[in-house]
Amino acid sequence: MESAQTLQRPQVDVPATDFDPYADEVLDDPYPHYEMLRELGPVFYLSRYNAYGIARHAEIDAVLRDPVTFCSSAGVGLANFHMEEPWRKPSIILEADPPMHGRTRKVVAGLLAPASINKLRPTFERQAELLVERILDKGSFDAVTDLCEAYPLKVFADAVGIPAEGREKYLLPYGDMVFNAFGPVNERFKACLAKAQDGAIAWIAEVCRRENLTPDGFGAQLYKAADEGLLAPEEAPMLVRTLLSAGLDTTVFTLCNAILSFSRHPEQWAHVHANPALARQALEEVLRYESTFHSFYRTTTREVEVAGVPMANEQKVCVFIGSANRDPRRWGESADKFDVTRRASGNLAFGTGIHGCAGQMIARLEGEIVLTALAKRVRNIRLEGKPVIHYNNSVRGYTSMPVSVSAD
Ligand code: OVM
Repeated sequence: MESAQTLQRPQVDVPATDFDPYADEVLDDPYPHYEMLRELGPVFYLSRYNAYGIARHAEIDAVLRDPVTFCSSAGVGLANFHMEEPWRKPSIILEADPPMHGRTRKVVAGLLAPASINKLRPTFERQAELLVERILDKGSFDAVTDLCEAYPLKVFADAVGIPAEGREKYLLPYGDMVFNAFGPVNERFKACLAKAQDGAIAWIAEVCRRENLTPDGFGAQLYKAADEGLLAPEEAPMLVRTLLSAGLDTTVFTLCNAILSFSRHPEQWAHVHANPALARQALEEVLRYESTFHSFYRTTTREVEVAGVPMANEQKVCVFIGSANRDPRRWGESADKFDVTRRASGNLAFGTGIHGCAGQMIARLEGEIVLTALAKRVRNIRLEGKPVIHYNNSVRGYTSMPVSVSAD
């Protein structure tokens, strides 16, 4: 709807750019590109993808807090589900709007509430301590496989309650597909889909079935919620799928980003090593400084203005949360500095608003526990070779990272 005010205002030209957020060179080091995007203005147009883009913290925060105008049910990737067939049945929480979203979100939020996840702490701590002893015994190891992947594949998959068999082969490739699907249908997407179709998609569907879940895990609790009438019967496996889609690759990559950041900033590790109680705030700074999730989309549900820029209905809007987390307008001149003593809260690594990550507390719990276990035992974290980046359309992490550690 065009208001009188809109008509009085001078027509704003939207800066257009042919920038490709999904190019390998950009994923290698997106931050100089993000600065360029922020300097284009509060809103720009990605001409290659026919989508608006927002790279500043304040405007992204505002968009994510207005889920009625900027909806999720048309998909949170580049594809508009009103016009294109999604690669899988849409998620009933991520790719849903109120009122459906409120109902499913409430059930998932209950599962992942602090009271429930705090019960996992002793088990999570024990597993972290075991892994840290194992890498100390080795001395040199691959931080991706031996630590960052091993930990969530054990503790989070156990918490959901899926079988051990097949986890290593299928869980991460499935998530890789989910997160590639938040970008365009590029070669990366197509290659990943072909790989996921070779077993992972079928395996995920199978482990989401009630009879394949342990009796007390999050998965079983979702089926109990359906028994109580809080969910329709067919919604329980859909939400188990959500946990397995969203909860593995993300925490794996966050741990990768933590290990890499600390190996590159030994003086920051010295702080955490000297005071392991800093682990939680250090993790928050890792999330800000090296966002795991970098960009996703909303879709306009009406004509709207963002920072004076008019948008039509049904437009895709890409929010670059990895850029918001480095925006000097929010973080000051030291935005590009990794500083574990900073107050990093308010970062958008988990999004914000009604769709803000439902698993953020368990994700933080995993990260805090691993960093604490490392801080108590490991004085030095040294990079022993070039880390190999894992290219994905929306999340950033690594496929290998040779590291050595030494104890006190
Ligand atoms: C889901 C889902 C998948 C991936 C990520 C996510 C960031 C949710 O299937 O609901 O949240």
